Amino acid sequence: MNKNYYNANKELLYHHFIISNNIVLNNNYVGIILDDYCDFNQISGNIVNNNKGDGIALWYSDNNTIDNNVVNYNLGNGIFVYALSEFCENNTVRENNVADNQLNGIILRGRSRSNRILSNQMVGNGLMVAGPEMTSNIVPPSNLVNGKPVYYYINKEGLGNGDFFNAGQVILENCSNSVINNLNVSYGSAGISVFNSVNISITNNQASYNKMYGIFLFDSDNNIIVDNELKFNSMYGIELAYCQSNVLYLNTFIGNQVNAQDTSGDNQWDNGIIGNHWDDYNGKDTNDDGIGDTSYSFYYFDQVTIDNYPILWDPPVLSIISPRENQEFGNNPPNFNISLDEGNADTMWYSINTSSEKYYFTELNGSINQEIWESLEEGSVKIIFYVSDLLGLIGSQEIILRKQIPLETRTIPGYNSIFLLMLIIFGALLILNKKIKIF
Ligand SMILES: [Ca+2]
Ligand SMILES: [Ca+2]
Repeated sequence: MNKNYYNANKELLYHHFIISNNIVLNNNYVGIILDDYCDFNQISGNIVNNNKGDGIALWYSDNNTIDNNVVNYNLGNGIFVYALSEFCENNTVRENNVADNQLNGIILRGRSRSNRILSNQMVGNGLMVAGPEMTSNIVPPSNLVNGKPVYYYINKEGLGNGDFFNAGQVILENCSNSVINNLNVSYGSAGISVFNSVNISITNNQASYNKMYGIFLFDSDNNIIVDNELKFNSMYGIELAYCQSNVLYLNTFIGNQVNAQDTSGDNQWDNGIIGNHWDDYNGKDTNDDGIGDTSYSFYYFDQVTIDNYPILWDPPVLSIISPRENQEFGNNPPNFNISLDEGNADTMWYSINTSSEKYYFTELNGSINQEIWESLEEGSVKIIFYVSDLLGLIGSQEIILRKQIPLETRTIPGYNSIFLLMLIIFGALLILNKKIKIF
């Protein structure tokens, strides 16, 4: 079957077929599927792009080879190997280019066993291996995510930095006493996945922009997850599924579809002193101790998980009591009275109009500098008040005033207008007096 253009829903094969060099685009379902006992087939050299389901699916089928295909931009997974009741086994998925599929690049799920995943290049998506038979699959680090190796470890103890060199993705199954640290596992599907493992320390990693999870733990207890950055993952920043007694703190959650999920609720999302930073926390830190004044919570159905010490630094909040917006002042500078509504003040100052000059003050009420005020032209004057806390976080409030000098007190430089008026009258009288003398 060569160079066919499929627009049908799916292609069913049975035994000893070769499906090669086809272009399989824009199907409403899966691009190519082998389903129910399709054994000893080869799917090779096809381009399988932009389908609305998975790119290539292998269900309940054994001893097949999927190699040298280009599988991009499908709305499901790139290559999906799956069985639930029976097995999907002894298949080889080799040297495929799998990019930017919406879920996983390559996924083995359910009772997929004894499959070989070899030298696949995944970009913008990654690998997922899960299910009760996952230890039987062979996944060497010749598989790359974004040009970096996938590390898939089974039954290991004491893994450390050298075991994860330049990782594009990490998957552990039944491991213990290991450290995963300082990795950048972003732009794949799941940055770090840990199954059935204990005493794993996951620290200081960047796990962002993944299609599924930043970090995923399944049936894994007594691990610590500290100081990781989880940003803009398309499903969860961190999910803990059927996990207990894990401790998570100092992690930063920003812009994930869902920041965190914990199905058991038996894990600690703070260490008793400090928790995590959540971009959707809506509390305050009014005493500036760096901890939100209320807890952060999230739900799995009706079960609540709580971070008691969410990290938050927020700037002081102030308001201007007086003067009033658009209040008019003459030559005398305005007095001000501001209130500090949240946080503590370390330094306070104001600036005028667009000038970057800072005029410092120490009390919440005072008056604008006389000399500066006099030097301003008439019209609107913008005054911005600033309060900085000890961390240098700055809150501000601005107000527009009007400078308008009343006519009776208007001055010409060096002269008082009343004095000038008197001078004119005196001069006029003098001339009048002279004229009278002439006659
Ligand atoms: Ca606080
Ligand atoms: Ca504060």
